[in-house]
Amino acid sequence: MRILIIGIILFFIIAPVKATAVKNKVALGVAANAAPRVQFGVQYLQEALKATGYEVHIVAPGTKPGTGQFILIQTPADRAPVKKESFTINAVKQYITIKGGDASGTMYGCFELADRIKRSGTIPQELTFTDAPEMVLRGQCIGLQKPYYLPGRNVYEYPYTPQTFPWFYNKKLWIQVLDSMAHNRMNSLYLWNGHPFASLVRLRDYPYAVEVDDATFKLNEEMYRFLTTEADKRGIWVIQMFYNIIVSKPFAEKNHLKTQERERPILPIIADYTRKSIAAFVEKYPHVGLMVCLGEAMQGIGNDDIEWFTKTIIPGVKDGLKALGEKDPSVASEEPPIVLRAHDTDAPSVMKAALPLYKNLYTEAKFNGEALTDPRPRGPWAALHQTLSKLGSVHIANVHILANLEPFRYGAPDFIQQCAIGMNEVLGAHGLHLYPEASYWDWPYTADSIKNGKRLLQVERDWVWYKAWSRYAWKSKRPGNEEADYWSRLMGGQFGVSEEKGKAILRSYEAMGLIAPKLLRRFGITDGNRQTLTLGMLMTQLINPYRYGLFTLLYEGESPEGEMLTEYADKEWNHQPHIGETPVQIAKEVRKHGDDAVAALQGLDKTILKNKDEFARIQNDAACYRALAYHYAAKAEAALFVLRYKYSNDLKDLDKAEPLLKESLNWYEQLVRLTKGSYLYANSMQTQQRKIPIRGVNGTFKTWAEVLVPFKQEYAHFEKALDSLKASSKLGAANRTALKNAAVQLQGDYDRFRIDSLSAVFKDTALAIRSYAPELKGLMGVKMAFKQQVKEPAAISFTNAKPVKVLVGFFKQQKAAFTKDTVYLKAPELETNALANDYGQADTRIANALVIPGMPPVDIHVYEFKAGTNTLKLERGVALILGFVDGDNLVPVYDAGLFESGNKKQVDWLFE
Ligand code: ADA
Repeated sequence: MRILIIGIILFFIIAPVKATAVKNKVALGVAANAAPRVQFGVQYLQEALKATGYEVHIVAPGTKPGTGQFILIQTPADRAPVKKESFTINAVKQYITIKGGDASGTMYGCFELADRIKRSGTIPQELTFTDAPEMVLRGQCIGLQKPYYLPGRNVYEYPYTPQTFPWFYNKKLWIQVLDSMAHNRMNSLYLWNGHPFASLVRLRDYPYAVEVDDATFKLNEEMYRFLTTEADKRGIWVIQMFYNIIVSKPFAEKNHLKTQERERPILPIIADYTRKSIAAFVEKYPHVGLMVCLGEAMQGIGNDDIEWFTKTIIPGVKDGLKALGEKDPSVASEEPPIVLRAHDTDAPSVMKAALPLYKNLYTEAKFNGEALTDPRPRGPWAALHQTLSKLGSVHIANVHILANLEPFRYGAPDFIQQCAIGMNEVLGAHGLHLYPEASYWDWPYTADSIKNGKRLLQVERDWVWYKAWSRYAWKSKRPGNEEADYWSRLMGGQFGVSEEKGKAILRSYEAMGLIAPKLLRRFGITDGNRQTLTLGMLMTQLINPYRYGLFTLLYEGESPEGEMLTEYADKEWNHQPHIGETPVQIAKEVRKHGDDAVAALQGLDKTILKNKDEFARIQNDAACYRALAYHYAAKAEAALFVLRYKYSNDLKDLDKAEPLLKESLNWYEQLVRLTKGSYLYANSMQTQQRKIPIRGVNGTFKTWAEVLVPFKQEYAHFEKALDSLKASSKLGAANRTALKNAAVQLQGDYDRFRIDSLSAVFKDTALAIRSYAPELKGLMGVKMAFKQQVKEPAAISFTNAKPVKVLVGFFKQQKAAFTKDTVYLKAPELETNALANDYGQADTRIANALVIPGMPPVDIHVYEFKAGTNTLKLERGVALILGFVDGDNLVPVYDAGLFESGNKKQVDWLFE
C-alpha cells in the first residue's frame, strides 16, 4: 500500500517533467522528395507545433525514432486501394503516423493533427482517427465579371486585364484565398468568364482574335501559371468556365459577326475558331479542367447543344491532348476533366451523346437556382439532378449566385448542413460548387460601406460561409450538439469571448439564416438574380406575380410543398383546406426569427474583446434582417386582404389592408436607415437584367433609399384609390384604348390576320382566336407557318419610317425549366439568357392576352425597333407575331386574365 502511494506521488512528480520534455522537441519524418502538397501540409503542422512551443526537426522518414516525440508522415504507395484524399492518424505514446491515401490525404492529415494540437496545446498521445471526404469535388468559384458591362461589350465579355481585374494580378491575395480554401479542404477553384481563351492563348490561324495587348498577354500567362502551381500545391484543381457560343471582340469584328447571338445557327468559322481555342488551351494548360456552359448564347430548341459539345468542344480537347502527346508522351493518355453545366441546356441528352466519346465527364446543376431556399429540392428540379447523378459520372450541386442573401452576412451552419445532407440524400450529388455568399460580381469585395472608403474582403468577412459549406461537403452528418459546440467556439473566438457567448452569436446567425430562404420561397417571383429579395417587393408583385414572369419552378422544385399568396387567398375564400407551408405561417415565423436574431446579440457588444467593428456590423445585419422580415410579413398580410377583396368586393377588406401596408412601409424606412452608411448596394449585378422589385439599369435602384420612393408611391396610390372607391363606391377598371397598327413595309410575301374573334393565326393550321385583350382588337398579325417555326428560326425584315414596337405572343411552355420545349418558343427569360432584353423584350406586357382553344395561354412581349429597315429574329419554336404599333403607343402592362377556363379579375390598378 505504502509503495503504491509513493508510486502515485512519484508519478505525479515525474509526469509533468516528462510532458515538458516531450513538448520541447519533435521530429517529423518526411521524405525529402515528398510531393509539394505533402510539404505544404508539413509546413502547416510545423508552424502549429512551433506556435504551441515545440522545437521541430525534419528528419528522413526511415530514421529510427529515438526517445522523443516522432511524427512519421507518409503517402504509402503500396497500400490497398483507399478513398481519394483519405488519411489515418495513429498516435501511440510518442509515436505518431500520418498516412494519406494520396498526397492530398497526407496534407489533410497534417492539417488535422495541427488543428488538434493548436486546440489542446499538446500533442495527442493516444489517437486513432481515419477520415475521407463524402463529396469528391469541393470547390468554390470566382467570377472574372463585373457589376456593369464594359463599354462596347456585352454580358459575360470581360477580357483578363489589370485595368478590369486588378485583384487577378495580386499574388498575395491569391495566396490568402488558396490557403483558406486548402484549410477548409476545398479541392477545386472555378474561374468564370464568357470567353477566356482570347486572353490566354494565341492561335496560328486566328492571331488577331487575341483581345489583350502583348504585355497583358504575358502577364496573364504568368498569373495563370502561378495560380495553377500554387493551387496544385494545396490540392486544388483549377477549372476554367466559359459560355457558348461567345467569340472575342476582334474575332467578331474581323468576321462581321456579333460576339454572341442566340438566334444564329452554328457557323463553321465559329466552330473552327472555338475548337482551335480549346485545343490550344488544353495544350498550354494540361492540368486545368474545363467547365462548359452550353447555354445562354446558343439556340434554345433543337440539337445545337449536342452538336456543339460532341463536334466542337470534345474534339477540341482531343486535338489539344494529341498535340500535347506529340510533345510529351507521358501526359498523352490523361483526358482532362470536362464539367458540363446543366444550365439552359438539355444536359441528360447531351451527356448521353457525349459519354461514348469521352470518359472524364462531370455534370453540374444549380442547387436552388440563383438563391438559397430549400435544403431538399423536389419535383422536376430534383429529378434533373437525380437523372444526372445516375449517369455514373460525378454530379456536382452548384450553389449559384445567392440573389436572396445579398448583401448581408450569412452564417447559419445548421441550414447549410441540411443543404449538404439534401445534396447527398435527395440529389445524389458528389460534388459542391460554391459561389461567393454575396457580391459575386464585385469580387473580392463585400458591399459593406466602411469608413474612409475601405473595402472588406469576402474571403475574410464571409469566413463562416466558406467554412460551413466545406465542412459539410466533407462530411454532412455530424451530431447537432457537437456542431453547436464547434461553431460556438469559433464564433466566440472571433470576438475574444467565451464559448457561451459564442453560442449566442451562433443563435443569432441561425435565426438570420432562415429569413431570406423562407421569404423567397413563399413570396418570390424568381430564384434568379433578376430579383433582389432584400430590396423588398412591390404590392403588385405579391398579388399578381404572373405579370412579372413568375418562375414557377421556385415553388414546384425549390421550396417545400406549400401555397403562394394567390393560392392561399383562393382557398380561404372557397373554404378549402390548406396544404403545406402557408404565407401566413411564414409571416409569423420570419418575424420571430428577426426578433431572435436581434435578441441573441443584445448586450453582448459590451463584452467583445476582438473585432469590435465587425461585431457591430453583425448586430446591424441582425437589425436589417428583422426589419426586412417585418416589412415582408406585414406586406404579405396586406396582400391577403387585397386578394380577398377580389372575391368579396367588400371595401372593408381593403380597409384592413391599409394599416398593414403602412406598417410594412415603416419597417422599410427603418431598413433604409440601417443600411444608409453601412452598405454601398444591395446587389452586385447592376445591369438591366435586374428587374424585381424595380428595373436596375445603369446601376440604379440598388439601394433601399432608391426603392423607398416607389414603395411610398404605391402606398399613396392605394390610399387615393381606396378613397375614390369609397366615394364612388364603384370599381373602376382602368380604361384602356385600343392599340393602332403602324405603317410597316414587310419584305417578303406574308399573309396577315386581323385580331378579332375567329381569326386563324397560322398559315398551316386552323387554330383561331376565341377571345383577346381589348387593346389588341384590329391589330394586324403576321401568319407564320407552325411547322416551319418548329424546325427553323424565323427572321422577318421590315421597313418603318417611325420607331415601332412589334408585339410577339409567346405560348406558356408546358415543360419544366431545365428541359427544352420542343414546340413552343420560350419567352425571353433572363434566368437563362442574359441577352433577353436587348430590344426591351424581357418583360411580359399583357399576360394571358389571348385564348386560342387547344393552345396554352399567351403572354405578349414587345420588341422595340428604331426607324429604318429592321429584322425581328426569333429562335426556333412556335410564337405569334401579333402586329406592329407605333413606338409611342403605350402597351399596357397587366394581366388580361384570359384563360380557356374563364376570366379572372385583377386588382393591380389599386397600386399603380
Ligand atoms: C442567369 C443569370 C446570370 C448567370 C447565368 C448562369 O442567366 O442571370 O447572371 O448566373 O444564369 O450562368 O447560370
